[in-house]
Amino acid sequence: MSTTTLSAYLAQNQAANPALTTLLEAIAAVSQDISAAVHKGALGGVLGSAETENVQGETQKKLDIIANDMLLEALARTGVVAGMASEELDDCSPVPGQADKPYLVLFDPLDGSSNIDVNVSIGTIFSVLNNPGTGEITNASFLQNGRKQVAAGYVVYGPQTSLVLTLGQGVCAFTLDREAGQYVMTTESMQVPADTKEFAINMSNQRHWYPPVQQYIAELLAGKTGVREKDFNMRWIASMVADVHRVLTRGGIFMYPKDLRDPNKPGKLRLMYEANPMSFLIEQAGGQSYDAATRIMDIEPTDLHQRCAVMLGSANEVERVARYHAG
Ligand code: P6P
Repeated sequence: MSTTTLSAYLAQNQAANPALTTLLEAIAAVSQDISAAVHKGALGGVLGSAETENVQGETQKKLDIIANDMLLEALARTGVVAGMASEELDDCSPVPGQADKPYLVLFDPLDGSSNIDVNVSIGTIFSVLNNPGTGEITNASFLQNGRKQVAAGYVVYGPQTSLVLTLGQGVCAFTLDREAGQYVMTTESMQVPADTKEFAINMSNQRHWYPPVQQYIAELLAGKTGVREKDFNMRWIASMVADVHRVLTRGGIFMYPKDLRDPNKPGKLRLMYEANPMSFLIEQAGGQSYDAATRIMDIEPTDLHQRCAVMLGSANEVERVARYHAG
């Protein structure tokens, strides 16, 4: 059994310089507090709605706000973060007096929070960018494409609390040892198999999909009797962190496509703090991540909260769907 802790991994990994190590250790530490609050659930009086809305127009859960505040406070204290952006905040949050510090952090503090009240896995997603060094930190400081990410990861609060991380040299997974109060490496190198029999999509939107997605999913549903000549299985947890963790662990394709409900809306998921960090992880694990026919990490952002379509996971499946869109 591995005894490599997150701290030891960061100390050994040359991509993790001291400032980045400080940042990631802070995320790991605060995620333990978020995990404790999540796992306390109703006993902690933290379930239910906060009776407020975020910039997305979504009703905020109490835990959304608690997790957001914890991350803002923990990262501001590190002395290496110049500013933060969050799904829960309209604009970025510059750290006073720290505009020259090396890093920017974007996060979705508690993704999938609609699952909180029904005890289904949720998670924190984070993305680390270099401070562009152009003076005052504004929303524009964060508008860097996904290839510019220095590190990315998530913490999934499920049967185990696991932290999955990439520094651009592969993907490793750590499991929280609550008694010891530390993360221990449990997977040294996560790999997404190129092929899969498992797809994840919200089938209730089927009548709204564009033809390439209609064709692709129809072929999967036809199974052995159709052109794919094999049966497929479906999963949809409605918690991106949990669905992506399954894809990183055993393969699959996760899809949230653009659809006809609002042709001006490129998709539901957010580019900067959901699609980009997850795409970095998936590509580092040998998978692919497209919005339709374009690699997500090549999208040049124009807004902190812009949305995009997402199709990520097993390379051969994602490339097939991208071909259907291109064709
Ligand atoms: P739907 C959670 O609200 C989220 O942002 C992702 O975590 C998840 O994959 C998706 O939305 C679920 O969306 O439309 O199926 O509820």
